[in-house]
Amino acid sequence: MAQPRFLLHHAPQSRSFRILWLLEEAGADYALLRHDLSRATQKAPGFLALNPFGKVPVLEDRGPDGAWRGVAITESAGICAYVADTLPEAGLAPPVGTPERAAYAGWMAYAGAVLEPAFADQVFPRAAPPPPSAIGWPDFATAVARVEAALGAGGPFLLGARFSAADLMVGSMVRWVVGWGKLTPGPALAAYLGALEGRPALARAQAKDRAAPGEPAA
Ligand SMILES: N[C@@H](CCC(=O)N[C@@H](CS)C(=O)NCC(=O)O)C(=O)O
Repeated sequence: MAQPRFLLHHAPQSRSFRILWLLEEAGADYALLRHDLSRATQKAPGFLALNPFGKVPVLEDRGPDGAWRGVAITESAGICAYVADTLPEAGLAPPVGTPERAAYAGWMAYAGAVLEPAFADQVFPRAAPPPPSAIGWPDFATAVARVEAALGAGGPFLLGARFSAADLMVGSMVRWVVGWGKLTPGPALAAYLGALEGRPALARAQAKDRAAPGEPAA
């Protein structure tokens, strides 16, 4: 039997969850390789060859006919963009050359380039704050306010009626921070979280994450 096209290196309840959700949204043909962060399987030499940082997620792509070897994508935003563009029929990205692509591109980068570092600054404050103009993100409250403003102007998703891979990135971050009790959602964010919770692909990914599926990584 042919192997699935994609292989996701995943650790339950980690940042790689968003890629599990992505693959479910995309209806992708994939298998899971389950890492155990407590056993540091993500630091094994074979995995470090894929991602020298030893962090999940990594997505391997065997290509449309299964013949590709050694193709691996790192970084969640990069993986989301790659899958959305590789499987356009899933409708997770506005087509290139359309005006909607502009907002999509900005939101795709927003979780990793703005929300996550701003949140890290809040949770792990620096001894001496750097000058604001020297870093590329505002404080976390300001970063979240921009998401709220965008949702307040449209919704239920960042691009309006259309769910996209950008919601996977931004929405996963918001779900995580709210779930951790570090952010009390206002009305726009609460409505956003409700819209995300209603997605069947999210429920499927959660069930898979809980079931700890896939081959264990060595
Ligand atoms: N920048 C990476 C971050 C990935 C990441 O931080 N992964 C964590 C899991 S939440 C990890 O693998 N940590 C294990 C380690 O650092 O040893 C991304 O966005 O994909």
